[in-house]
Amino acid sequence: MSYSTPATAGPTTPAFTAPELDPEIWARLDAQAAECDKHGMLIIRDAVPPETVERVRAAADGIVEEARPAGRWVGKAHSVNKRVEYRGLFNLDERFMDLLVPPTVFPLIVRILGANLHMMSSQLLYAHPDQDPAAGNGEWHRDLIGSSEDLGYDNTPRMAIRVGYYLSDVSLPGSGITLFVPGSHELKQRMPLDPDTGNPAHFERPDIRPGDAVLWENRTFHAPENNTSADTRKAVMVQYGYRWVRPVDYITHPRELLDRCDPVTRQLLESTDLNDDGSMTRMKGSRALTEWASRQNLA
Ligand SMILES: O=C(O)CCC(=O)C(=O)O
Repeated sequence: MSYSTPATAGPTTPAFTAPELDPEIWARLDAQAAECDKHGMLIIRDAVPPETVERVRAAADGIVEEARPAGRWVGKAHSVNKRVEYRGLFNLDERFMDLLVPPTVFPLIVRILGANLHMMSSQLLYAHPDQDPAAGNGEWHRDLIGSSEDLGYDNTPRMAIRVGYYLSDVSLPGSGITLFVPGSHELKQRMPLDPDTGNPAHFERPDIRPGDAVLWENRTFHAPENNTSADTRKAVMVQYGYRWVRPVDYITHPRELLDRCDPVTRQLLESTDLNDDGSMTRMKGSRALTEWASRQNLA
């Protein structure tokens, strides 16, 4: 794990803080939220600067190179599942904190879902090059796997939003981007797939570059594209959801990280709605983000 206490950080100066909302970004939120309502997804251009892409890529490369055991999953030797995945990134390296509350992305998450949130999952996904192309790419699915099976495809609400940041060039077909079916969040049944190709009749390849972000909600069908290119596809994804839905890939975070967070970033990294004595907070666990959202005129 790589956590350290920087000289600048102390109890009164949190190292990790929620952003103050830029008026230009605020002015775009309504249109972006409407796009997400309509298509179940959207692209945010230049969501993070090149320095962030590099920093996060360096952290991710280090973890993959060292083959650290915590959070690791290695896919099948062949096919689109030939990939290395790590979960629970905020437990692995603090450079991923650059992607917890980006000012271009996080306010939109709160505008769409509200303030009763926590971070539900984080993952890095390195899809190996030269994959044997699989029919249907890497399996079409909705997120919060099991939710539509349990609740019914016609009865699954929006509960979470995932944000994908691509750290390698995914501009060419076959370079392993995530494929999407815009509008499929409104489907009332399992996604129909063509028996010959294994793919939906219509799907899209987002036109994005490193630094852009793709947001999608839990009901939007998507699949990792076969990576038949000569390069590793590198991506980091962070998911936010309601505090009454269990985080997917962590139980807790290191005290030394939480102690350096402001109340909003701490709320996002805390998985439970319990007070220190074990009693229930009864919604008070979302107070920090509720107050922040109200100050930013988001609520
Ligand atoms: O790797 C990708 O492009 C998408 C991964 C994905 O959808 C998943 O892990 O659930």
